[in-house]
Amino acid sequence: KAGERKAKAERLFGLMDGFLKNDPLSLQTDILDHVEYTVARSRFSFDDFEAYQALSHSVRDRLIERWHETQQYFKRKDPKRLYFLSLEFLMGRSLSNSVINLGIRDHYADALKQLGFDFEVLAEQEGDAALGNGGLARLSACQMDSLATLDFPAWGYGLRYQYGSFRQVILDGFQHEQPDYWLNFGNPWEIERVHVSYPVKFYGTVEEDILNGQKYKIWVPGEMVEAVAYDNPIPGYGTRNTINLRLWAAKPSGQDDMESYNTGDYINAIVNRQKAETISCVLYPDDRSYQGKELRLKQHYFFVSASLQDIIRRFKEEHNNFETLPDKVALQLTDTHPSLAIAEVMRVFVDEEHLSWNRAWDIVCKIFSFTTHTIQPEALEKIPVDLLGSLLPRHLQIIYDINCNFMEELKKKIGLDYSRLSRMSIIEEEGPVKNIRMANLSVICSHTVNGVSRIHLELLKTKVFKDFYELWPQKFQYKTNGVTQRRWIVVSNPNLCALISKWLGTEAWIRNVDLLMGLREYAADADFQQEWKLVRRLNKIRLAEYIEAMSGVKVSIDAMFDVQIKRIHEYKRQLLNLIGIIHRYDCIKNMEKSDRRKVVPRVCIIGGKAAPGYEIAKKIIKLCHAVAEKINNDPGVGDLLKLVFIPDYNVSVAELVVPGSDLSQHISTAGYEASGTGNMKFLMNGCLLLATADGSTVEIIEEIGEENMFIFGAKVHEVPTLRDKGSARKPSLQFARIVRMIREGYFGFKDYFGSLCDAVEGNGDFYLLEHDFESYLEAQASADKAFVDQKRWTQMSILSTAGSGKFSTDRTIAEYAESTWGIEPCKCPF
Ligand code: 475
Repeated sequence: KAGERKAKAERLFGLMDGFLKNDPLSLQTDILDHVEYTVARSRFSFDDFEAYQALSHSVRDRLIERWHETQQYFKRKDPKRLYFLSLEFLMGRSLSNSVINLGIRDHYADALKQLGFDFEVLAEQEGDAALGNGGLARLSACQMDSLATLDFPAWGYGLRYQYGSFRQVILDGFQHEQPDYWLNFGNPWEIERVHVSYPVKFYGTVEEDILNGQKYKIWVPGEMVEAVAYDNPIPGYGTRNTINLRLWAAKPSGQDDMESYNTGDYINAIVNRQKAETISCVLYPDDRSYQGKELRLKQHYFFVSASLQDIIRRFKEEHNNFETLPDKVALQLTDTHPSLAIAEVMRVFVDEEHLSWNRAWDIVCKIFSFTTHTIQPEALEKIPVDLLGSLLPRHLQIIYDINCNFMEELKKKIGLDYSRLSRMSIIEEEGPVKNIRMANLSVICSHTVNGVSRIHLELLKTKVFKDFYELWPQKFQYKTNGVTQRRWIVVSNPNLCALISKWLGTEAWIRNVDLLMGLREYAADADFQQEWKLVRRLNKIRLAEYIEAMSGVKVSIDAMFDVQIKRIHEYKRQLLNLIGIIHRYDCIKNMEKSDRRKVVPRVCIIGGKAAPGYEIAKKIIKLCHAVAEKINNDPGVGDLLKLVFIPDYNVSVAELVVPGSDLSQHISTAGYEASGTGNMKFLMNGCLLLATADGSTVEIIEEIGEENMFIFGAKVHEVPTLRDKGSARKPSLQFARIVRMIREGYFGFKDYFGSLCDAVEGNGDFYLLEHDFESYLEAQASADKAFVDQKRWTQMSILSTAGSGKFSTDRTIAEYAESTWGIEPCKCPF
């Protein structure tokens, strides 16, 4: 038998021509074959989009080769693997990133040129994969890139939403949400695995059974759906390793209820089956509140159940003893969203694998690690007990049992301190409905709890998880977030990439980002500065063209491009930015004509989505448009000030905006941004930061020095006292004047903006806009001053990039691997 198999393998191998070739002729043949046989167009006539489709299939073939090799290698080596569970991944576009990581971008560009196509034009055809909302989701995507590049044996798991992040359309300055049916044009970057599917159960009852004299619980479900796998290869850079991101889609279950067909209502039976698909249909568009919705809970469990069946199946293929699971499996919980996994592993071990509770618990406590991305206690996820009990009756029992054991243990340690016991309990008894606190469950069962910046960990230890920190100080760690320099410099800023490599004399920084420090040496070099400025200018021209195409506003390239792009939130204080812009406008209006020459021209750019139900955030968007309308049409102001709102902010928009900005704002109230990662993208691209000392900015200050940034505002420890003082704080007359202008209808929509004004005046000023306003203006004035001195500005810009090395996800991931997951690289040989 074995001999036969070997002979067959050799015969087949002989038929294969090794790996796909990357010379121009092979690539061209390949692309044209895909035009004809995949896209089904004539190879003599196809448009840019069809060329993009064929091109991406040709790239996909190459990804698949490496991905197979990597998976086989991992299987053979059987290292400890990391399973990275996240309900959101903001991948953006894949084409450019893939060819760059595979090291064949230029090969493709040349091959296409000879066919009469421009690689960049085709890359623009691709839509974004936007299966996430904001920072957390983009972080997950950056971390996958680093996991692959650093050769870690990792798998990502997520959901394949049919509708990703909503498309933001602006009508009359108001945000409207439109569906993003992103799969409409096909998705060449995924591989459907019809045979990798698992049943997922919901509802029903819990019954008891006796096996070998032992009582067992059996969950008899009321509903079943099928989870089907879609695999997305994630190539590393400068390595053949290509890891897998497996996303689950819900499909009707194969196990049919024959009864309903036999009753004759065939059509209705089919229609009902089809409803299964709604589970993975749409991404929840809110990144801040948990509303205890049944569909969301269903998504979470669907995701968790399918992923764990897959992980346990893979483990059981090679191992027969669960005691060794912690040596082979690390499960990373990205926020609390996948934390039902804890109860699910207990259920599978105890009810299905018949392990004793204590053995199961022992293993569970060794495999989970948890990273929280939240900072406000009120944003922590809670699930109403009734909801959980109806959808997942067995899991509710298990969570109660975990809690009961924990409470017993805790009493032994801390005595009968009832208020502390009730704070630490997984069950929240106070309030109108009983809730399960998913964060407490995650902290109790994880061996490590991570924050996403140093300051975030401080806040976790002293506020959010104070009681737990006192109990288990060793569990708490932090890993400052990062971003991947592959996407945020190499893909999105090719000119800067080439310039850096030229002056460092190597491309090694793309894998070893600390080398960027070498640029410090040339920060004041006139030739280097000249080239640096030219690159930045070209990026600004590209951005200006985009702005004009989007909004019709013509902007001057010589102006300072001042950018704030991120989700719209009160704590991120886009309103502070707007009030500052109005103040600038007001000053220009009231200036002597002769003084206007001294004004540094600005183009203020704001972009970001508001959650559909977040009224205040939507009003901020409208205010931005109302102010822009006034300023941009004021002939007395001209190029001195422009304000533009970039609609439908997403990853590919960021790739265009970040390299083209001079100044970027990260101005959250101190203590509210867990980390922030936008700041890191701008920093890498040599854009200066105007920021509060919040989240990861505190660490950026340490890396590049406060003298190379514009830092302002209250510090974290000052915020509570300032808030308590409320209206007893010193009022700012300038601030009051601007708010009055808005309130009195200077920009129209008087009544509509009233509540926005209330939110920042007197005791209502929860996020301390008024308090920080004066120091904000001072920071802005320093930025103006620095910009006039272009030599100094360029030096600061170079030093920003040079000091950005720490903020690569390569560093973040290496830290997680070592001190949280306990995994080692597993590099596929060539
Ligand atoms: C923080 N999203 C940033 C970033 O660590 C931080 C919440 C609920 C449901 C869906 N999405 C969410 C977040 O909580 C989120 O994006 N948090 C962000 O995580 C990465 O840099 O400060 O706000």
